[in-house]
Amino acid sequence: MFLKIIIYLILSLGAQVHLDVTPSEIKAGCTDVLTITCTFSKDTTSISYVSSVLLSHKQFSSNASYEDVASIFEYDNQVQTHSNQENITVSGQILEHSVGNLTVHWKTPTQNQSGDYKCMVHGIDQVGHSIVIFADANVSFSIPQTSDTDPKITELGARLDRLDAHWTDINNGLLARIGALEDNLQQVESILFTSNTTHQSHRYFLSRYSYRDIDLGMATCHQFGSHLLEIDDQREYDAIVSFLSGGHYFDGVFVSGSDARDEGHWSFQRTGNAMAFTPWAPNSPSDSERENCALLWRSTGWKMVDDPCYDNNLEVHVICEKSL
Ligand SMILES: [Ca+2]
Ligand SMILES: [Ca+2]
Repeated sequence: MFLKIIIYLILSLGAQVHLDVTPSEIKAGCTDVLTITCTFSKDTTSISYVSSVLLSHKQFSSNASYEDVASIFEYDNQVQTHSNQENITVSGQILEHSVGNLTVHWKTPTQNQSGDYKCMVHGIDQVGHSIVIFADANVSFSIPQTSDTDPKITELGARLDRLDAHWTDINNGLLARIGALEDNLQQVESILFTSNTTHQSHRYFLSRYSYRDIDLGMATCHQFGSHLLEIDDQREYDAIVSFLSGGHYFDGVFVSGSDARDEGHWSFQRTGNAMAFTPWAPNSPSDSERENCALLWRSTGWKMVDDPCYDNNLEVHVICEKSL
């Protein structure tokens, strides 16, 4: 007795089933998603009723066998995945037992997803024979070389090189300008000042020229990034006297200190703070409303005296004080 005879026809690459892979090559570390899509439809010359679709895969190897990846049945249109990998998603449908698709997405595919794929569409022909039609495709695998990496990465590398060169140019330009400014500052310093000394964290610059107007002396110190000497205590005063005891010929040096606002009450012009240390010479200050500025006076051994802030008859220099 002949039991049910099944005529099993396999029509390779028939017009009714297509298998597309995108991309056709997995580049290690560069391919984001591998998409495999099987599309199918009935054909009056062969399959007339689609009952199920099965996608299978095998890696490139002569003795490897196909393993099921995903399938779909016409009776419930439920897509099943047969892979336990987390980075796979499947979708698909069979409409009116005649047309549909089965699609697989593999995120960050590796060499394990390369190889041969086969989509098999099971159904019945017009006579009633069971029939299978299929399509296949393959996905290759490569390790990117420097020469064929993503063009964007190559472009980014080139842009970084250009930015690096640009930054180097800017940096060299700035260093050159800073060097030139330092040279200029050094020249200005040598023009304005004759000598300098250091006490604790401050440096003191003695002017080369006489200032008969204290405002001009204070402006010079300010432009130089400093201020007119403010004597804060005995140690600072001693350091200044030592600095001045080099046989200078001028009459005195302006220091910060004024009682112009309130006769008899001396304060620093820059801060307005009362002077805590006042090394007055004997009989000074005279508390004259005509003498409202403070000087260190050579003839008194560089003790402090009050004097007019503008005096055309004296040779008065200034000392500028700068924080280091
Ligand atoms: Ca000071
Ligand atoms: Ca006065």
